[in-house]
Amino acid sequence: MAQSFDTIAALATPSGSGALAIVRISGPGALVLAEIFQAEEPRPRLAKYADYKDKTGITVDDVIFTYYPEKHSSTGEHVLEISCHGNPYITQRILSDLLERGCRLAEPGEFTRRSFLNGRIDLSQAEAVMDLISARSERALAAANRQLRGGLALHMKPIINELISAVATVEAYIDFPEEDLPEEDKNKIKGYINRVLDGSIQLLATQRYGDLLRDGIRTVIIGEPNAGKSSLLNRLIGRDRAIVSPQAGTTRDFLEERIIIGPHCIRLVDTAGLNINPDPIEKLGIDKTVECIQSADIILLVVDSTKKAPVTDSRITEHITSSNTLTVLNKSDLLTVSTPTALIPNQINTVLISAYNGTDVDLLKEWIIKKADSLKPASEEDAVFINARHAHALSQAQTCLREGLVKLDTNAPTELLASDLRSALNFLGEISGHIDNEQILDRLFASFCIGK
Ligand SMILES: Nc1nc2c(ncn2[C@@H]2O[C@H](COP(=O)(O)OP(=O)(O)OP(=O)(O)O)[C@@H](O)[C@H]2O)c(=O)[nH]1
Ligand SMILES: [Mg+2]
Repeated sequence: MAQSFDTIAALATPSGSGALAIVRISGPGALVLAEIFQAEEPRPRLAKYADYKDKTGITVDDVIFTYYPEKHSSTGEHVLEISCHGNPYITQRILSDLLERGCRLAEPGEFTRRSFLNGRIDLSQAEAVMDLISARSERALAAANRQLRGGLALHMKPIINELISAVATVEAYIDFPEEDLPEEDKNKIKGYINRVLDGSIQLLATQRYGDLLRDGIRTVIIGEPNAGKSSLLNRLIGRDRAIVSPQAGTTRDFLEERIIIGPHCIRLVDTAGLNINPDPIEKLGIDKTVECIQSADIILLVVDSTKKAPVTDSRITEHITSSNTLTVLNKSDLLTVSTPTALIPNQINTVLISAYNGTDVDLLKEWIIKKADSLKPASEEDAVFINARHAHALSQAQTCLREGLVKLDTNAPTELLASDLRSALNFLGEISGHIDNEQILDRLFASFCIGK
């Protein structure tokens, strides 16, 4: 049964002109409106073509009304969707009329919030709706879809079950404070706690890749002034975003662009050239390059292939490893037979390209895809990738569990141990949005005889 709320309305499609726009209404008033606009007894999930007439009887547009009864709607309430022509004036007129008829404008996220409050989805699924809307790559989309279909809840279930068993075992002894926990039960509880810790540690480890999926893989382009870094950025994103000039020191500040390469979202960062004798402004730019490189997942070190190998700042070289860096020998179009062979790519992490005419930039993209692939966990099919909120809850739960283990080892009163475990359970419950007390009681009564 849905909780009772007022009736909200909002434009569900982006504002602006387009072929169509959708106005969505959720709440008890949606049924009343469906009866007015669609039919006396609106047929569920049936598109009905009709005129939208405002309260004064003026026709605003010809639209499609679709009514969803509370049992079959996304919010768990009566929902009416009005698909009209995508003219901002029309949608505004319809929304104003709906307000006249007793609706209120929805707050951001309020439809999804109602889905959660009405038990349609848990909190992690609500977050997945946002992830789905903002997914920028094949991988991010797949992960968001898994989470929307309850992927995280599925991973959390065995962990929470173990913890509920631990709580149930401990709470059975609370009524008998004079009795110590028997060694056998202590070991059992320790086993539960350790399995919960293991499971939560594994989930915590997925946060980093989760961040990469949501924000993109930070790929920083560095190199000497004039090596062609900005030309490479422009080539990869397919437009003239960065200023390119023959003058060394053109790029003074870093600039960032997101692109899709293969299944990955890449955050490409162009940086100031690493001049070993910088002027004061260039120096500020180089300091920023050092900052950028510290948080880089992938580094593209651009080198002018027609010149001698550059001398690089030690603050940069300390972050360059064979596994995170590709040396991009640029300006292949200028190479002649007399070019020193030392600069021709003969190492695994080197690629020879021309940012100017695009030669072999595809090879570079392949390398980026491979590198980005190597950042993902081994099995991705059913993997979930937690966000910062989940990570915070898991870390807090772990702290409580570790305190619980200490209490168990020091024979502390059972109430205190139970309190730690309950706190841990509440933190884990924050991930989905609730822990049902009934769940604990069910387990408690099923496996123990309280009166024993
Ligand atoms: N022939 C040729 N010229 C290139 C190539 N890539 C870049 N250039 C030229 O090299 C000069 C410098 O290019 P930029 O892309 O501005 O170099 P940068 O590394 O960003 O330089 P700074 O911002 O000064 O550090 C420009 O004149 C480019 O047209 C290339 O592949 N071939
Ligand atoms: Mg530049």
